[in-house]
Amino acid sequence: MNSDPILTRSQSRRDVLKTFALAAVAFVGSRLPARAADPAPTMAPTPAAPASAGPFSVPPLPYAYDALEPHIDVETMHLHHDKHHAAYVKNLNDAVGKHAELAGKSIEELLTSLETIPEDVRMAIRNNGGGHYNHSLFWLVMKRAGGGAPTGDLGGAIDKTFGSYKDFQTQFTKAATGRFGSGWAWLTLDPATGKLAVENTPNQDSPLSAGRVPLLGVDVWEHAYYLKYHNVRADYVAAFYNTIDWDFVAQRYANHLRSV
Ligand code: MN3
Repeated sequence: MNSDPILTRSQSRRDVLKTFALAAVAFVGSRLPARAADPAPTMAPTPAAPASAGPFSVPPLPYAYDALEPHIDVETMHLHHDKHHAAYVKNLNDAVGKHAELAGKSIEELLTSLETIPEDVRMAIRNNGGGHYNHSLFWLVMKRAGGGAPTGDLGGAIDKTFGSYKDFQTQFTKAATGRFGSGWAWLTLDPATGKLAVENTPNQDSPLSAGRVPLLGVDVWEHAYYLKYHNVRADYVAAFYNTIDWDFVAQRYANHLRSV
């Protein structure tokens, strides 16, 4: 997939949802079940960020901006999605636009072959391509009234790997709160072995660039939580568990495990 569908103001909400569903399928691989439509937003949507010239665009949120309240506040969602994510996309498009040979490459192709990218744009693509990929996944791993614990194959694999869901949470929280400065905590799958792991990355580095598939991630940059949680990252991480869409994460696990 070398481009994201561009969201225009003339699209109806139905088109937007359809566009999102297509983008989600492209993003996570085939056989992703369609996500049920979220109830209509309870506040006017923020106008879409100005279209950035280039192959990549910010995918619309699959739920209303206030859908994750009270765990993630509506103002943070507007700023995070419409401003921060949009900035990564703009900078990614600018970087990719400097080299014709990069045209047509998917975000996954870029991030899994950073060493082949021309040196003058390599760091920009690592940072902003990672920012685009990581945030695109982040919006998808959350939902309105999320939370609970994973069941099925993923639940079993988490129990087997970490001991229990609670033990997984302990490790994941430690990875999230222990990352010094900005970064992400992840549940990843090693496609070579099928093994799960908890890890963290600095800045916008993606586990993809290290050969692993991120199944679940939490953004621990201050912009992700400061408005509501101020300096208390641990409270934000504790609240994040109440937003997780485990069905989505389990489907992603199943999709990628098939190719192991
Ligand atoms: Mn962020």
